[in-house]
Amino acid sequence: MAKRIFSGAQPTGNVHLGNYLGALRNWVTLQHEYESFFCIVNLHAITIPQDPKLLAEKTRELARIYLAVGIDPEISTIFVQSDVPQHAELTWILNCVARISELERMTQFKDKSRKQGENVTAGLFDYPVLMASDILLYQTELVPVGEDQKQHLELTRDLAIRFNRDYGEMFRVPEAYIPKVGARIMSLSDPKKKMSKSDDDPNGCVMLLDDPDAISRKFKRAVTDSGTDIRFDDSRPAITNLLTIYQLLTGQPTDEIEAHFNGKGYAQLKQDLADVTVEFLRLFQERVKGIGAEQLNRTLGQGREKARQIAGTTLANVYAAMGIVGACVSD
Ligand code: ATP
Ligand code: LTN
Repeated sequence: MAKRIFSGAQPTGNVHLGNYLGALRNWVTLQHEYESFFCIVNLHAITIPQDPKLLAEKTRELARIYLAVGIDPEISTIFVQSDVPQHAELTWILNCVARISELERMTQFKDKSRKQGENVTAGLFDYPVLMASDILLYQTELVPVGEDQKQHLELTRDLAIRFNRDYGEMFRVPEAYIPKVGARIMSLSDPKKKMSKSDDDPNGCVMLLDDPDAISRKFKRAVTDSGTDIRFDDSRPAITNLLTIYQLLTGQPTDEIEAHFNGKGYAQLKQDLADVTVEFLRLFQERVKGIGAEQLNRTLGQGREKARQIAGTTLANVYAAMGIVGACVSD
């Protein structure tokens, strides 16, 4: 069986540097080694309230972003989750395998539900089961994600192992691929929190579609640590975070970067980082603009067909293994 990777991002809010450096960037590299599936997970998005018009726009925008970062539709499958009904169907099946107690332990559910107050939906609780379905439908081997998704991957593995034990070998048990550098890019305004689009402070988060002024302003305002040295040091999380972003965008080794900033001040680091980011995002944004509706429709149409075919096969096997039969089966 082909070695496969599967990953996805939600078409909510704006894609930021954390999403890019922690996940999307690695998808681009891995697509050359694995048969790759990259999904726009719009069914996950509605686990918290969304404006319908905006959700539709953001779904298309995210597909453009996948293409513009360098995912090649000739070798990878890009598709929208709701185009493949098997994702929702397998979720129902896995709901009957997952235990309430294990879903209650999900830290992302606890964090997100705290923000929702009284209006926590059953969908938000079930979010990790839908994610497991995404992954297991494609017999995925590796799932490239940021650090925050580790627990969801553990649950996915547990569900696959339990299903295989109860109904016979069905799913490949996937592994998380979490990068050594960049798995958790921190907020520029609070280096104790991860960079997040749902952050209350917009200055903490550089968006891929930000204009040069916004990028420079955000880096200029970035929180720093006490002291003056500019080097990678876990006890100085704010500077290390800025250096990590610099490292990932320039591709330079750590010792070269430390030598470059030796004797320089924080203002220079912020300026250099802003320059590197502005240039990187300028080229990226040009590519986004160059992707027309026709190219997008073609990519998503091809992606839907390829994904449906594989997902359909897996789901049919799952039904058969569980004894779920309907009108078309002879006695
Ligand atoms: P946010 O927290 O910003 O709302 P999310 O996790 O809901 O982000 P998605 O768009 O679904 O957003 O995530 C896409 C990918 O980005 C996931 O693999 C996730 O692990 C990764 N990611 C999100 N935030 C960061 C971060 N600060 N550093 C590294 N990777 C991240
Ligand atoms: N929960 C993920 C998005 C996601 C995903 C997936 C990632 C949904 N389904 C399957 C990898 C594989 C997040 O990053 N917020």
